[in-house]
Amino acid sequence: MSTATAPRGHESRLYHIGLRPGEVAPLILLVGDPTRAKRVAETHFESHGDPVAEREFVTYTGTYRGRPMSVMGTGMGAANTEIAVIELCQLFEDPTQIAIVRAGSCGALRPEIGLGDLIVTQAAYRLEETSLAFVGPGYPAAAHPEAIIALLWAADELAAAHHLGVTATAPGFYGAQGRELPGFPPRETDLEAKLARQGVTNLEMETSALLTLASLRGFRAGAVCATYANRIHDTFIASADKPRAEQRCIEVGLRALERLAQMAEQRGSKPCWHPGIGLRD
Ligand code: R1P
Repeated sequence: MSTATAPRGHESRLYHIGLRPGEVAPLILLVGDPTRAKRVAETHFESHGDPVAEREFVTYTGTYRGRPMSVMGTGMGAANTEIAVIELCQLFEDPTQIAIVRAGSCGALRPEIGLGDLIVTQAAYRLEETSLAFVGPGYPAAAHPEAIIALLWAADELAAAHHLGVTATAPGFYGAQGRELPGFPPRETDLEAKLARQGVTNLEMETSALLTLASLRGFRAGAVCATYANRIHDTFIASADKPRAEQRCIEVGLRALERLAQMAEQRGSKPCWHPGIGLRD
């Protein structure tokens, strides 16, 4: 049934993401760029069904290394991520059983982080306002420990240069991330330097919304981003190098989802997988 609170579209499909139960796997890769979702399905899934597209949301479901997985392109920003995550949760009887990994792109705030390097989020600084509609400003946007381990493990296995750190999620790309273009001076100056001084590793636009909602609803989530910009050096990745960086980020995200599934199988009812539980390859 469609209501103002929980609208549905044609065939009772979720209003914005256009999906209905059974069309999405419980292991989900979220990406900002809808064309990245297509590349994930076409390049990394062994097989996949037709995409389901509604507005800027596009979803493919297929198999990765024999396991059902979905990838959704959400478009940019925390507001879009909120819609994606909440509507995705409506598709499952028990949303606590799903796992979501964001595979995105970001700007690094440390001089030693190279363009193309991956950054795994240990927690996110909620500069966006979407999550404030649910929880107060002191609420942590923490990645699930299993997601952090799975992402670091995957990055190591795949020999991808990577870093672990605190991610700031901004409500925009230019002013909100301290980028000054002629005629558009950001209200807050030197934002990137201030964040760097606070130990923030990278800036992007979705992760804190995902992690906050994941804690609220009780499912596992994490994030890995490829470094497209280094804000300290004011450098941006060459177009020729972008596909490889994106591919590494996708591979790490997918492999982490596989590890998250294995961890859940191994730990059974224990609250969190840890190395003492053991894991078969
Ligand atoms: C800005 O260029 C976009 O890229 C980053 C930001 O978070 C924002 O969505 O992530 P994606 O590459 O996943 O879109």
